[in-house]
Amino acid sequence: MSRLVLVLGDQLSPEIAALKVADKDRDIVVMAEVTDETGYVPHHPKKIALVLAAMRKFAARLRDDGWQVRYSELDDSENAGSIVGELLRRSEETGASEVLATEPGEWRLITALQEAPIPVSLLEDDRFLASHKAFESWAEGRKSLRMEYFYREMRRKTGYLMDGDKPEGGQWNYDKENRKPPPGEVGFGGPMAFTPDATVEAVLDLVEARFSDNFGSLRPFTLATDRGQARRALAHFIKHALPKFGDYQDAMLNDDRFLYHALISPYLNIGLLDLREVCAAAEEAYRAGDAPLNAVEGFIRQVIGWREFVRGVYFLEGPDYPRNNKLNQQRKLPWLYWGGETRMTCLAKTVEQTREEAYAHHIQRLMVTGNFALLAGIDPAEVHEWYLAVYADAYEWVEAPNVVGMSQFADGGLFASKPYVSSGAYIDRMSDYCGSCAYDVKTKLGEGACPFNLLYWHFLDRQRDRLEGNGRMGNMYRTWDRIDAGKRAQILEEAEAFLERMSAGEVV
Ligand code: FAD
Ligand code: DLZ
Ligand code: SF4
Repeated sequence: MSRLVLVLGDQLSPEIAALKVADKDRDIVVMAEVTDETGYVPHHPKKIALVLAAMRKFAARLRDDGWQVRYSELDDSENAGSIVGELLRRSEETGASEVLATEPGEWRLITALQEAPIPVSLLEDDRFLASHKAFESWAEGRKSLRMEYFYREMRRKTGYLMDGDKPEGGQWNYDKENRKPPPGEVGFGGPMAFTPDATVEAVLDLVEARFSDNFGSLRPFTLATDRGQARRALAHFIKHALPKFGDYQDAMLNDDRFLYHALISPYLNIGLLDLREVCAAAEEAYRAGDAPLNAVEGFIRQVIGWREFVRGVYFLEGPDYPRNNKLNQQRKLPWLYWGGETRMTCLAKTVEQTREEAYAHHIQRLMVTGNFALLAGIDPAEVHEWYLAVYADAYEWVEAPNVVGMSQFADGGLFASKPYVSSGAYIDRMSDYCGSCAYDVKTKLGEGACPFNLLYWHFLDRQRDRLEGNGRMGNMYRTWDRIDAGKRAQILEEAEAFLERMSAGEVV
């Protein structure tokens, strides 16, 4: 009896677990574009187009490789609208009575498959280095989860940048050589751009017709949509940007959206690239003398450290993790996140770039949009939904820990030792945004004061009961307490007034 082999839109690898155990001669691959998946958040049109185009091309590749594939397009009249619905329809059609699936990257879909009225065997997704079991045993008994220690285990396990049992160069982490302020000029010129072929054009027309109300520009669409293109994009990054990746990892520029970043997360996350080939290519550049150790170590740490670590946290913590709100922040996400006008250049630029590219780099996500939401007291559930919708690389397993945990501290500090908050000074140091802003980053209160400066103290003051006991926050509270009482009251009053105006829909 044949089985159905489910391949989801972010599992587009011939090495995916379900395909590895399936039998090409008798099993039937099911792939389905469905409204449940295109609509659980208002995804950026570029993200929908990327997933659907890559799915169609991957299905064609599987057919070429001899697989039987039942593929449902979004507009098919029989389309049941959900993954489980499509499995049931294909089961009736083919007589197959069981399903082989690779575990989805989201609890919502795992539960749906577990509760489906057809037997589903869920196989662990072995595209990652750390299995659920391995992460659980690493985490067991630890008072706090710190990425750095987990990362060292991943280095030992993979052998990347190892010199015997010692880290290459003698240190595990070269971050102190990274994080330089923005360069005057960037030589990278951005990621490799691909002209849409006929398959991509057909998807673009579909997405335009169905999702033009979603936040985000669909065209120009230049993302890679198959493995060959994704590999070329990777090679382009390794050659032209990796050497400076470390130096300018945290920098932000008005006129350069990508600096020396890789832009490979959308491809890694849907299966067009494998983390092992990505890390091997980076290490090879180092061994060949084409990229320095600080850059290559920093890059590999993101991929085998942070990426694996946040996934471990997501699955360790369970389905309720994204609903954490330990700081009890309740304000609604302001309209400026959806492109509403704002006078704050840093936010305007980050949101504009997000709308046009479905991309912002780590520091823009953490220290601009994330920092502002945290300082302004936005409900983390709304922040989570926004991030899940607007970035081409957003899947809950990676997005939720980064947003709810790292950026919004809504899990109470499960793995971040303190909230990532800063006044405008940090943004000024790491970007050229402040020079063209209506606010003055050097002004702490009164006319033209940078809102980050006001909200920083407002946040610390209103969260005092929860955060003062954190050893790493002591200095901040001591500085706040040294400010003259009258001035403190004025800062809080001005911050309140700003938040009121923002929530009332005024342009701030
Ligand atoms: P580079 O800066 O060039 O880094 C190389 C690779 O390292 C990335 O492609 C990515 O695969 C990996 N990486 C780096 N940092 C992280 C991290 N913190 N967690 C996981 N992987 C990491 N990443 C996502 O893939 N999806 C998300 O939805 C997502 N949401 C985020 C939300 C917030 C608030 C923050 C602070 C970070 C988020 N990240 C997310 C992590 C990171 O911002 C992106 O992976 C990165 O910006 C992708 O761009 P890049 O390929 O140019 O990365
Ligand atoms: C993100 C996405 C979108 C937009 N559309 C589909 C789809 O139509 N069919 C599909 O199989 N997968 C899609 N995906 C990816 C899924 O949402 C993803 O598999 C889950 O969120 C689990 O990570
Ligand atoms: Fe952002 Fe403040 Fe700088 Fe304006 S002055 S760009 S609001 S940090």
